[in-house]
Amino acid sequence: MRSVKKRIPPNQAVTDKFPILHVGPVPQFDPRNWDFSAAGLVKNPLTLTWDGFLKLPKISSTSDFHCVTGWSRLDNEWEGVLFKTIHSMVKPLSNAKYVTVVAERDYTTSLPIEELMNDDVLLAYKFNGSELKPEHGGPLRLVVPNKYAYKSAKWVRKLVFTERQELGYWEVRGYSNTADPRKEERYS
Ligand SMILES: Nc1nc2c(c(=O)[nH]1)N[C@H]1C(S)=C(S)[C@@H](COP(=O)(O)O)O[C@H]1N2
Ligand SMILES: [Mo]
Repeated sequence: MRSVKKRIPPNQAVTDKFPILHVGPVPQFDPRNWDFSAAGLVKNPLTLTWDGFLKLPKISSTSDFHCVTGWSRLDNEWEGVLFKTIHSMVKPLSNAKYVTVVAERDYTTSLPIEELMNDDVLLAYKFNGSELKPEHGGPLRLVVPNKYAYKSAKWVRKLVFTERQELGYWEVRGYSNTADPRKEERYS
């Protein structure tokens, strides 16, 4: 394992707390009318109920979390479904290069498919052994440890596979689209 110091990106401060950061109110979750879908440039579009989502193969992954405002939280244990698993189910077409991640109330972010294929990128419904709390994105959030946390969308409902990258909520507001904490890519 890398030493703790080397795991902390430039100008980030470690916190043991888990700050809560988002725009707008925390959405209500009702498993009876929640669904998850994957669509766009794919061979097999997919829609799942909450129960259906929970039946997908799951994994757990421990990773660090870096917010662009300067805090980092280390060793977070997430449990959920790898992006890779969804990718293999929907079979993206050859021209699909990006995914727009759509959350409740139209919060969006986007990433190249290649970066989502990492073994630490998942749609998480558990955090440190417990159900993911609504204020942290429950029932389902994306976790992309190698990017500033605005790429880790909370309350995810849909993945749209695209040929060109659509800029997300913070990315159109001046935050970096590549968002690599190690290169300190905070603003565009
Ligand atoms: N849907 C949604 N997801 C979001 C945000 C948001 O405003 N809306 N904020 C992002 C930012 S900037 C951060 S730092 C993390 C914070 O996650 P946390 O509240 O669980 O710490 O969520 C990210 N995901
Ligand atoms: Mo953030």
